[in-house]
Formats: sequence, structure tokens, C-alpha cells
Amino acid sequence: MREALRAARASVRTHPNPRVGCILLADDGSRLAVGVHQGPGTPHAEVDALQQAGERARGATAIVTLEPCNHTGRTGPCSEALIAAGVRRVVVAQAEPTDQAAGGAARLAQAGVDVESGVLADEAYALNEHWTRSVRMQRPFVTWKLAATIDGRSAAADGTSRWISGPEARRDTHRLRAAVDAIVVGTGTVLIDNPRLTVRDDADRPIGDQPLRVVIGTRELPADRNVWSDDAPTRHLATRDVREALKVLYADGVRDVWLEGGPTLAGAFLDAGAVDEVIAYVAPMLLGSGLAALQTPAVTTIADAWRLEPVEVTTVGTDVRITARPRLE
Ligand code: AOF
Ligand code: ZN
Repeated sequence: MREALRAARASVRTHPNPRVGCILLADDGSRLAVGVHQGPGTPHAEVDALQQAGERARGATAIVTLEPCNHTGRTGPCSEALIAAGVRRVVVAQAEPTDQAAGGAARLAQAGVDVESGVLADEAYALNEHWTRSVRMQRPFVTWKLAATIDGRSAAADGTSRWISGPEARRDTHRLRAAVDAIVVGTGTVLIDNPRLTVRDDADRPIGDQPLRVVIGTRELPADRNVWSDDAPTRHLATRDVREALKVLYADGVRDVWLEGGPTLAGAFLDAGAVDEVIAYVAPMLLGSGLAALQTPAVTTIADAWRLEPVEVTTVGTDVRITARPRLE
């Protein structure tokens, strides 16, 4: 299973599908095939492995990081493919979290296949955490990224903000940006900061496969803004309703987003209960009066504060990066 997880981890971006790996073992324990899912429309990991093994799959053991699907989506059901190939034993890590595709383990058992589930399930969950949380919530997993001074300002009183974060922190942002399906900002940020919202310093994601740029808000976006550059796709969602915007993005196949501000949009996401993780870069700088990193009417007394669980605190160059999450109810 460790090897199957490693194979899945090495795969390219697969959203809106999960990353999945599958190892086929012969009776004597030797490897017949290592299958990997490469994204929507391509064979699932099990089918990839079965195709490599051919007739040798008869009597084999399949070790798969996600419960084999039991549905016909863009491709056929893996449960039936494993049964038809004569696989005798299936070992599963994570249970399939979607209603549409679930039921593979039960179907295999019913066909007389020996099934064992839950092996290294936590590691498999971690591999597709954003995807798993997203399909359960039926909206993208949202990470709110903010950059602030020690006194909690994300811009000076006149609106200038370049740069609060140091160069290492900015490079780190690009690296993390590269791992998500979409980058979300409000119309205000586009009008004031005019960011490009593309991934530049990252080697892990091919140029030409940029995250979707999403601008939320009812204000007009002039054609000369950098978000309309042709190096990445862009969507303007002319709504103030966070839930509605996330619904549109989910339907579009977006499973995780990186919310990059500004303070009003972040407040709207928090008020809508739509922030799953906060990544804050705190720079050794003071701005005194200036723009607070968060604008929200909801907190007026300390008892109402959003209390987060710290996940990680680390330094990035001269900045401190804090990763925290709202408590799951
Ligand atoms: C598996 N093995 O390798 C993957 C699975 O539209 P489709 O046919 O690509 O199906 C996508 C769904 O199948 C996806 O949402 C998830 O529930 C499951 N993914 N299942 O047995 C795989 N990638
Ligand atoms: Zn499948």
C-alpha cells in the first residue's frame, strides 16, 4: 500500500478526480503492474494496472489507495473490471466518499472476491484531503491566504501594499498557489492591486496549466486589467453570494481554491462558513493605521472571535507562516 500511495503521489494533477494508485501482485508476491490514475477521462488506476497485466491478472491481488468505483462516470466501474479480470483479493485504503461511485467493496465481496479495507486509510485520506472534503461538502475546499504586518495590516492607509511579505514568502506563495485549481480574489483587489494571479516561480506545474483565476464581485472589470492576460483562464462571477460562487466553481470541476483577498471578501467567506484553512504570512513590519487584513461585521466582542486550531508555525525567510484551521464541528 505504501508503494501504491507513492505511485499516486507522483501523479500529475487529477482534479476533479482524486489521485489513485494500484499495485497488482502475483501469488508469489511479485509485482505484475503499477497503475496510476492520470485525470478525468483517462483509465482509473485499477484499469491502468489491469491493462498492463493482461491475462496475468487472473488470481492476482490488487492493492488500491481508494475503494474501487462502482459506477459508470467518464469511464466504467472498476469493481466490474476487477471481477472480469479474475482478481482474487483486493486491499483498499480509503473508502470512496461519493455516493455515485461508492459500493465497490460490497460488489467485489458479493462476487466472491476477498476484500480488506482501511489499510493506511489516514495516509490515503491525506493524499486527497482537499478532494475528499470538497466532494463531501459539494463545494471547493477553501484556503484563505493572507499577508500581514505584525500589527495585522495588509496595506498602508493609502492602499499601497508592495511589499509586505519578503521575497522568500512570496516565492512560497507561488509554490502553494501552484497546487490548487483556482485562485480567488474580489473585484476590489483587481481594481486596486491589479495582480496577475499566475504561477511563475514553480517547477512542479507546467506553464500552460495555470490555475483558474476567479474574480468575485459586482463591479466592472476593465479589459486592461492583468487578470485578463491570456496566460491563464479567468472567470468573473458577478455575485456577492459566496455560497453561490462556490457552487458555480464546484460545478465547473474546481475542488480547491486559494482565496487571496482582500479583507472584505475574506470576511464574506468567513461569514459564510466557507474558510477551511488559513495560511498567514506575518512580516516583521509595522504599519500603524492601515487596512486590517480582515473586514467583517461579525466580531464585536472577544467571545465571538474565530478561534482556529494551529496546524503549523514555521519561518519562511524573515516572515512567519502560520497555518490554522477552524475547528470542525
Ligand atoms: C477508482 N479508481 O483511479 C479513481 C476513482 O468520471 P470517472 O469515470 O473518471 O469517475 C470519477 C470518480 O471515480 C471520482 O469522482 C471518484 O469518485 C472515483 N475515482 N475510482 O476506482 C480511480 N480515480
Ligand atoms: Zn474506478
